[in-house]
Amino acid sequence: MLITLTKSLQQSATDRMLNHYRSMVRIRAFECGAEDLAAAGNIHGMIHSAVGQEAVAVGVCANLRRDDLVTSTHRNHHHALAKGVDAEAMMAELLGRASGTCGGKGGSMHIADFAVGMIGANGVVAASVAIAAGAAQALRSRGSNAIAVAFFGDGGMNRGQCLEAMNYAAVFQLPVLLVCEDNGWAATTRGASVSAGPGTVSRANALGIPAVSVDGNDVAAVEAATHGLVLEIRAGGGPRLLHCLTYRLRGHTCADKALYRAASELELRQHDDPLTRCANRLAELGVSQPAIAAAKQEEELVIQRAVEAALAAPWPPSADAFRDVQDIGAAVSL
Ligand SMILES: Cc1ncc(C[n+]2csc(CCOP(=O)(O)OP(=O)(O)O)c2C)c(N)n1
Repeated sequence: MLITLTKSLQQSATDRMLNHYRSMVRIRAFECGAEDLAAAGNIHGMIHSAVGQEAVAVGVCANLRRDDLVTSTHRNHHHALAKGVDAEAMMAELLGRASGTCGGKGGSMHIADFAVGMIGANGVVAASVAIAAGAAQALRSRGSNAIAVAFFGDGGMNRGQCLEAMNYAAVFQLPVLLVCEDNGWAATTRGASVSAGPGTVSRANALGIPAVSVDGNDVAAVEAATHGLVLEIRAGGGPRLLHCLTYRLRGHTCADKALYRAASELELRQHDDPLTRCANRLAELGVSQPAIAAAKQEEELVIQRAVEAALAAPWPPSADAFRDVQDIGAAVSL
């Protein structure tokens, strides 16, 4: 009886890890597909790749319900996919097509799909924290026990808006999880070189917000750390902060070759790739190499199809140009 139970627990842990691997491969394939489309001139404007940061999004979102609300930043594709936004609609959005998540009007930095709780990404650094605090307040006033989650970067942690929103969340004990995705860089500046004091966890603690730091390239560790924090938030404990140590394997944008960092730094960090680590863990759990390779191939195919469908999708009709525009008067007079 005990052996059967242990085996079935092991099996479910393996299945869970395989699902995480699939999600991370899908995100990686999405980012690489988007980079190729941008290089070919199919995407107008910048995209910000999360290659190397997949485990943060997948480990956190594995703990969320559909009605939990996520806000994100300019670097948001991984969060949106992990929260359940459709990859094809996202790719169409990047290409400005009518079938995109925002009808092709938002683009890469404004992915949103309220139906799955992705309430929006935006390009204003750290605005995600303030928006999530407001969303958390709305959830509580509606009597829901859903939570809000803000993803933001280590650079964002230095913005006044971030610290104000953290203070507000702590004062009102709001149900919000603050996920600082510390990828080492803020555009072309090393995050640590412009951050005073002992770090993110201490800053949260100074406001009375319990915080945990985790290896952000280990999807199981992120999932486990998030699990505890989400339980505490849902139980009415107020805000929590999760500090995820990860690394941005790409430049800041698709146009940035990141020549400001030594090639040796990148090479070293490539050995810590979260996808490779997850694949190695699967092998340790007894999943065969052909099964791991098959899962990877299937997920890559999903994204290949999403790229093809997005490229074939129609453009929005010009009659829709001013639909959804808040101040039509101002827009028409431009
Ligand atoms: C309020 C504001 N200031 C400056 C910028 C320009 N900017 C865009 S991304 C970025 C760096 C953000 O770094 P971080 O928060 O660590 O996120 P990462 O890019 O590493 O994901 C900056 C300064 C902006 N978009 N918004």
